[in-house]
Amino acid sequence: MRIDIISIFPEYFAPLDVSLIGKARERGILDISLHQLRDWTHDVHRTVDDSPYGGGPGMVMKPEPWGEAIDAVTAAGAGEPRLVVPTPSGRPFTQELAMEYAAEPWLAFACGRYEGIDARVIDEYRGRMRVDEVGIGDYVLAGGEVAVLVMVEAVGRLLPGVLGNELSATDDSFAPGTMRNLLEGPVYTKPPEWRGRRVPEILLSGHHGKIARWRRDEALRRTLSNRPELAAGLDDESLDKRDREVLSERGADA
Ligand code: 6SD
Repeated sequence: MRIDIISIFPEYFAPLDVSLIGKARERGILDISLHQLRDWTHDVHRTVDDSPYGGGPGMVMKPEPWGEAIDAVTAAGAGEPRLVVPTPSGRPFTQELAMEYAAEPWLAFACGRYEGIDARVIDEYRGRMRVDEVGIGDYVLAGGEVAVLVMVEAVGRLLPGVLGNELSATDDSFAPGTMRNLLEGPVYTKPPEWRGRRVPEILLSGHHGKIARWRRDEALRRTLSNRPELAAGLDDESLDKRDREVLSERGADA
């Protein structure tokens, strides 16, 4: 997969040299290019921002550098990328969208700063390629860079050959922790007792059926406690009698 990232802070993306994503790049599974937006300015100050029309606080990113940058980056390649623009007012980035992105051959990310990018830039490229305005959560960041780090990691780990999921990573019926249904329960490793705290005995029992049932109980409890709206959305079809008991323990109407 090819990924282009345009930002006034390309140094923000140093983490992409490390760990899982760094390895995927070394192995040629991911081809990530960083671009300095200011390279497409023409004044001595390399200006990318100006005051907002209509007044108000802060500054807005000028359309001209963005137009030149996106034209240049997208000219160098076959077809057009899917253009992703992080913004708190975008559609939510979910595991489902991560899987959709993992199936794309080419993604381009445009990182805003200040109060955002002149809206005409989005309008312009919508006529030419798929453009997604995407938010990663209901809080406000100072710019799009951290959101892009989040998305690249979530997408990168789904690519065939990156984790160990040659087959299953993009198939959410196979991949655990896809968060379409239940949250993952707690996990444990050795030693069996640490600071007086025992690992739940069932996990040491070797009873694989009972262990699977216990894990599902824990997943249901955690979902109900931390994400009640997810628990409420569980369809009756996917719940057995024991599931309903666990959910009713803490007052859910399952
Ligand atoms: C000005 C940005 C771009 C500012 C953002 C995205 C989310 N989910 N929160 N904040 C954001 C993105 C903030 O450029």
